[in-house]
Amino acid sequence: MSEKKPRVFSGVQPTGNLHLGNYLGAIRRFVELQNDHECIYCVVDMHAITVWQDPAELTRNIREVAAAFIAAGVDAEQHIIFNQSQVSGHAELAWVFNCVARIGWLNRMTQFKEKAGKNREKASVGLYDYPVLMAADILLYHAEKVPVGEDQKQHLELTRDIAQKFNNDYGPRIRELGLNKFDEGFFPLPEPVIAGPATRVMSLKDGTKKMSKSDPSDLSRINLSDDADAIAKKIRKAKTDPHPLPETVEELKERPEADNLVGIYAALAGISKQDVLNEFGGKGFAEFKPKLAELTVETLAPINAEMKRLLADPTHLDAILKNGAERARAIADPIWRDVKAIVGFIG
Ligand code: AQP
Repeated sequence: MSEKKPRVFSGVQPTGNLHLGNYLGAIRRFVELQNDHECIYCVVDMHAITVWQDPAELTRNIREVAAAFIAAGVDAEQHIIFNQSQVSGHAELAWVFNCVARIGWLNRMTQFKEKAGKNREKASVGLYDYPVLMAADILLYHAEKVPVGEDQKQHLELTRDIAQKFNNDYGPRIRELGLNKFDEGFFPLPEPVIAGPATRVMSLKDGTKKMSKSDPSDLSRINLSDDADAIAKKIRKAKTDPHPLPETVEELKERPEADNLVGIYAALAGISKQDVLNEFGGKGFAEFKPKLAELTVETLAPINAEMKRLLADPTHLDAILKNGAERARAIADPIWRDVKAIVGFIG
């Protein structure tokens, strides 16, 4: 009898400007996990509207993220690709979790503080509640592993806290109904998968800031839609310091921009940062940057071309998402029915 593969869930927001950080921190991990896991990859459109999205652009961006998953190598037949709003269980379970999570827990979330900034009073309630919806996304499928970038670590911890509190609060009821599905109770405590040299790719303009879709400067990031010339130009213009590359990783510590470029190279080449320094230590950026540009183009050009091909046929992409949503629902519905029984809802 074949062993049941552990289930993986992760999502990407369709907020435009998909970049190298999203690829190295998340999407490439998605592909790596496919062989020995059952994977569910979601275009989290409900998360996207926690900040204003132009509706027509949102539709385009949902397709763009789906195309990026497929172009990067996710197998939409063996695994599941869909957009969140097609499966109502995400919002339903999020409501139950809203009643499990504590306000004090959400008040500690650094991403909300960063994104809301000084305008906290004007931020949407959805932005504040974002991590609770994320917990619902993952736990609706009883997923045990979640490949994400470093920035999502705190949200994953909150997901575990919510799962644990639900398991505790409803412990007697879960046992009474015989719904202890995991050692921990009804919900598993999902583990983040955060690994490799590029779990936090930084801005090309400021090595202390995360590469981000919403950075107003396009030169700060390499978009998955950038062509070879744009990639080469952005790497050429990337901020650096005047010193040659060091011989050891230790010496990168006080040099955030150099550290970032070395990390990107290592991740793209599938080697360690020390391996990169063994090759380039003592050499200047004038020598290193063209090699980095070459490697980046080599990796992204086929993805870019495949995304363009897929995006030229939106009907086909929509059919993939619809089919994925049906298969996602088939997993989520029984879990949501159990949640309702545990909580005491009728129907
Ligand atoms: N710079 C990054 N380095 C490594 N991983 C990253 N991720 C995002 N930025 C980096 C990872 O990509 C996945 C999808 O991210 P998301 O779209 O859901 O949300 P985000 O983290 O808010 O992405 P951005 O690009 O930073 O968008 P804005 O500018 O809107 O905040 C996640 O696994 C994330 O960790």
